[in-house]
Amino acid sequence: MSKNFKRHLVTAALPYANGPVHIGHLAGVYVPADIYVRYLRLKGEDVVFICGSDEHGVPITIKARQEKVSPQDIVDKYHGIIKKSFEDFGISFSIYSRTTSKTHYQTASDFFKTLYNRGEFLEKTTSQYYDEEVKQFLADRYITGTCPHCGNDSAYGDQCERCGTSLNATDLIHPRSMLSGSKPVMKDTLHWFLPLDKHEKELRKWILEENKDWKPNVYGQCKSWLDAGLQPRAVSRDLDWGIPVPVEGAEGKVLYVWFDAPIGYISATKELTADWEKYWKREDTRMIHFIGKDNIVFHCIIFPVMLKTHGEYILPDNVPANEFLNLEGDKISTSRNWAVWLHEYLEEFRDKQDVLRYVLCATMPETKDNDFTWKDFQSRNNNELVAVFGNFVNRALVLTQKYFEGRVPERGTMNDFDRQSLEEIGNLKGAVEENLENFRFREALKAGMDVARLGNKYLADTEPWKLIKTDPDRVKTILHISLQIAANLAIILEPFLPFTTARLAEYLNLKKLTWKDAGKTDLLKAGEALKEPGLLFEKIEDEVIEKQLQKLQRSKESRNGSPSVSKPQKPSVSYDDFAKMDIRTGTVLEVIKVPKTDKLMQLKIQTGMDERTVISGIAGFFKPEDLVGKQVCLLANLEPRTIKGITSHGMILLAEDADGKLVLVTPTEGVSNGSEVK
Ligand code: B3M
Ligand code: ZN
Repeated sequence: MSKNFKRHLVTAALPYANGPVHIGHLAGVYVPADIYVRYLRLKGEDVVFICGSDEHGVPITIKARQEKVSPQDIVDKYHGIIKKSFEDFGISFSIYSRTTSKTHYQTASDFFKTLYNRGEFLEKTTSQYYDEEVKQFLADRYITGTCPHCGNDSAYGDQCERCGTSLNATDLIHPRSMLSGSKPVMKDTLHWFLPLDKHEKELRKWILEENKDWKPNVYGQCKSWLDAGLQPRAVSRDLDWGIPVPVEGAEGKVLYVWFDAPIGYISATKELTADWEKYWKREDTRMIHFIGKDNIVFHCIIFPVMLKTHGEYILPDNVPANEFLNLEGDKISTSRNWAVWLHEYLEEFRDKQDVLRYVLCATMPETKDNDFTWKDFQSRNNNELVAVFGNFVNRALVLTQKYFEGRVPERGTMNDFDRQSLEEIGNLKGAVEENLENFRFREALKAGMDVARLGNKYLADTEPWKLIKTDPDRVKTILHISLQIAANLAIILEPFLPFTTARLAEYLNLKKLTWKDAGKTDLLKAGEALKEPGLLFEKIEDEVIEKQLQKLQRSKESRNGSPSVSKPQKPSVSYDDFAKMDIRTGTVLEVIKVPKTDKLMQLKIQTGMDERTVISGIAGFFKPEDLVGKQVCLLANLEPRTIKGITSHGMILLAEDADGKLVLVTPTEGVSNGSEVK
């Protein structure tokens, strides 16, 4: 930190509220931002940590059309899901707001007006595709047509997804409106532009000369934008979802999503504190934007121009953008379902937030793209978290329980090795600091974990378990020192592994500690009682990893169009054979588990013809309450069979996937019981 800053404003990119968040988001933006903020807080710094959902833009309107709901419904749904994922992973925002909030509408609108009134925008009429049937201008994404490069006849107006070329809507051959299917016409429309070119000189000076310390990937991207020459950028759109352009005669026009979204940082700070101006308008505030690499131009060029033009605001001191995280060698993709979703991870790895935080920090794409693999996840968990951190802490705590009834033993005379070991904590703390302050999170984590390695080595070298009979006083000293190392871990690793260090602090009976305490060797007093320890981490077995890999494999297969079920198709049957089966709809009235069996359930079904009993082997997949009231399809004329003394009159239909997962086959809407399925 070169200047003397008094407070910190840390922002994390506002995720689009059109889908849940995945590991790529976490690794690229939210884990580093959270580590950084937790570190600052431990140091007692004044810091606000700002984020929220980005709820405008064309993709949200498209998703809403596809799902036949309103854009507001879409953003409400995903805002909730995203917010919860962040909370679950301990991302400790001071506020998580959203860009449909009232405060934000007002703030963004006022911001635009200030610039508009001062004549900072260019007004330009451009020609754009218009759908005459629905009387609407069309965003590029709303136009499809034939790609001029590869002939794909369902290319989008901004990109062909088959050959990957980025397009302008006017490049498409045979353009069609996605709203009505009609052929769009060109029509004039007025828009406001931010003249970036006018600010090129000051930007060059500010970034290329004054911010040489920015990460090379960020600096390099800015330099190539600047070298290519900046153009005016439209800050309005013809769209019916967004913040209306607050100018007379601008009906039907909204602020471009990239104009309003970064202002969202300001709005959220306003919502957080009445004292928001000191974070945004004082030179002694240090503003840091955490973002992914596709957002660099917006945070390093466009938003700074907006802030500067407005005049009252400070500019970011640093923008430590990361590159992308790939998954098993392939680009993460929502549409291809090639991702690890945070909410799904937690269903399968309950309470293992820190394992993911750890692995994502250790493999963070800091200066180039990096790859997440499940094998690496497993080996980092087993060989680092379990074998080093967990193992050291567990040995120190268990031995203290065993030899000294769980009380911190007295420290006797120390030898050179003891002293060196304790001294090393201070050095490692320094390395963590130095790395964090320069946004080198992987190195910082490594230095933090070295404290655990140090502890492990200390125990391995001193072997207290061999000395307890012959030299119990020496064992007291060894465990005293080991426990001090463990206490240091609870502080130094807190930014990275907040859930685990909270548990460790509890086992050690540690009161709230701060970064200043790290490096101290008297964090625990002799005679203090520790709590009964549990395990900090557990081994992850091969089967668990296999299951994740299979799940990904299925995404790949369904994308390639090949079946995800390995069972081959059965031989043909005649229609007459099929027609012999009498399949009917029915409603489940009652469900009980068949006693003394694992799998069987006894269902009472209203079939429209009668109420009958059916036995089904589904107890492993459903609870009675999942079934009661559901409509099912039933093979009604299956020969009755008696199982465990109960006669079953038919069979309910289920779909089974390659994993053996079973789901009910139910009509997509209610239909009267007894309807024939054919
Ligand atoms: N929503 C883009 C993204 O998620 C965008 C970030 C806005 S930050 C002001 O990549
Ligand atoms: Zn193409």
